[in-house]
Amino acid sequence: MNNHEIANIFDQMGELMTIRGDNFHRTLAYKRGAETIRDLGEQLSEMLAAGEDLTKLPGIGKTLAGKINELIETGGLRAFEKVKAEIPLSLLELTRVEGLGGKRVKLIYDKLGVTTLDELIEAAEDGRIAALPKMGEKSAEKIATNARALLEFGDDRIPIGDALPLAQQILAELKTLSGVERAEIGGSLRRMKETIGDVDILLGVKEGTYAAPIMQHFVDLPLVGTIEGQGNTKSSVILHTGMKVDLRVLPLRYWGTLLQYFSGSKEHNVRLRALATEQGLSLNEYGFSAEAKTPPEQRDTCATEAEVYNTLALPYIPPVLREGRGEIEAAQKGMLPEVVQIGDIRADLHMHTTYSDGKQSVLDMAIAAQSRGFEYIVITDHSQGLGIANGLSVERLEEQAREIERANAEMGDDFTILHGTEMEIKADATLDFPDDVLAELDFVIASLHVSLKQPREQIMERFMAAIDNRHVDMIAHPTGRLLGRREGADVDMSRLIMAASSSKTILEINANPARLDLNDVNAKYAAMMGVKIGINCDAHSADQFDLLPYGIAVAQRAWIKPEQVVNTWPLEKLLAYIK
Ligand code: DGT
Ligand code: CA
Ligand code: CA
Ligand code: ZN
Repeated sequence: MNNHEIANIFDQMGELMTIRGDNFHRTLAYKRGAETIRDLGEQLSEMLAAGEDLTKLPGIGKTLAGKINELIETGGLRAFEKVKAEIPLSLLELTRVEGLGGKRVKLIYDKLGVTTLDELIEAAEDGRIAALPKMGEKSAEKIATNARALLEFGDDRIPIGDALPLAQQILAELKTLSGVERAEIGGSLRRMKETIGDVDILLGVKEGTYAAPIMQHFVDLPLVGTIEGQGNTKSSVILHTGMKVDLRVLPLRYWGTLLQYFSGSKEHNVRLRALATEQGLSLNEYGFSAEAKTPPEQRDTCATEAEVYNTLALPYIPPVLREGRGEIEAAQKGMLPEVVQIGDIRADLHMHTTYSDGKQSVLDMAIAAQSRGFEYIVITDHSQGLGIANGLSVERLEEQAREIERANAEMGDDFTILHGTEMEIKADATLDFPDDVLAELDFVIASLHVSLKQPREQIMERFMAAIDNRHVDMIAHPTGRLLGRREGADVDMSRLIMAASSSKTILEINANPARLDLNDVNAKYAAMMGVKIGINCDAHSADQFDLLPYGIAVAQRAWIKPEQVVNTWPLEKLLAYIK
């Protein structure tokens, strides 16, 4: 049983226990355990086989270590079977309906025998849910709407690349409304998570501004499909695309805490509030006070987010770091990482031209890159084996070398175009160009585009073949996943990272928001292991250099510093490194 399967069982276990009404700390333990396991670079089975003590892992105590042992040894978990006998697994789907927590799902199951979404909608429509204790008409109606939305659109999280442009469009519209002084995207989208549950938009309005017309404008936007709720501080809608958007509006004086609170993450906020409590303060979206029940208008407000953090004797923590992964502790010690910024980037090492499946010429890509402040680029068209992408034969590669020479002359001394390739690592673990051809190139990327479904052993054999070749400088988009569309290959990430580390092979964070590959967790692990990172747009046209911020955000979420990113380096340093 692999880590992924174990983490899933722990997650389900935690959720079933929540429905059953188990102690909060016990259920949380399973969820935190699952989180730790997902972030692990090593397989638990291998750690156990090596006799390692699992309880030294964060969030894994004696109980969970025992359960992991049982899962790996027997392939099952008695405690899990027992809970499933009491609480049908299908109830988990019901808890995904917004507004239905574990308690309510249990009540609806116990009293009405409801176990599916269809049954839930029926019970909400025919009045049985409204008749339950503490429910009423309004709740029942909301449950029906949300359950229908879940049925129609599924609960798939939305890739950031789909969510961000739409959210920015809505934000721009709201910014123009009268009384609106501050406007920001909050939630997971502000933290630049790779997928988004829903979009949160936050507005700070001039004192005395009525929120009603703003809310009305919001729900009337042409993008909006269904209105889920419309109030004075919060409204929620579902767009025609299925994306949910929450809007929160508060007077400007609450801005700092409003923005902080609704930017999350929940885990970060829980830890921040615990810190406030230690200092004898209660913190919510309206501000600080000595007592939790102090009403909003009597709280000490914060005009900025920095003030919120400073009140707790912390430096400002950027949203990309607010995942409850040790950032508060680091901030307390003055050890927050100075993560890489867009302005640090001097180059892009991975792009395509009309020679393969790109839309522009070598020269056009160079001009566009220079106008964005880059000092050098590498042209890396696909290799011959990738027929569908019009991969280059050795002859066409040589032809391209001459074109690059001409373009370099055209660009002058301030800019350098290197000649590279994105070479296919073929399904049989052979490389697509012979060594003598690779030796002529300035920079060699190796990557997988075909036969991604091979078993892990074969996938790894391919990667090792590439890493063992002394001409290969970088592995691009290691898993080959396409967010929301295709799962990646079954890569043994810790093995890949170890091999990259000892061979000084660069690993890519592909900035295309459909890829974001390495992801934040693996990028963090790779950088920690001393692997150098390349952040590249994999541009197939000049406008795709615009995708860089997505890749930078992944690196920031991975706590990566500029010196760990090879394309922040001057050209000479990179050339020396790959030599
Ligand atoms: P998502 O939408 O699933 O991608 O993730 P978020 O982080 O955007 O979560 P969301 O939309 O449920 O809530 C937005 C933020 O509001 C969240 O990041 C933190 C804050 N928040 C929401 N619910 C709670 C809560 O129960 N406790 C705390 N401390 N904060 C919460
Ligand atoms: Ca959200
Ligand atoms: Ca939300
Ligand atoms: Zn590419």
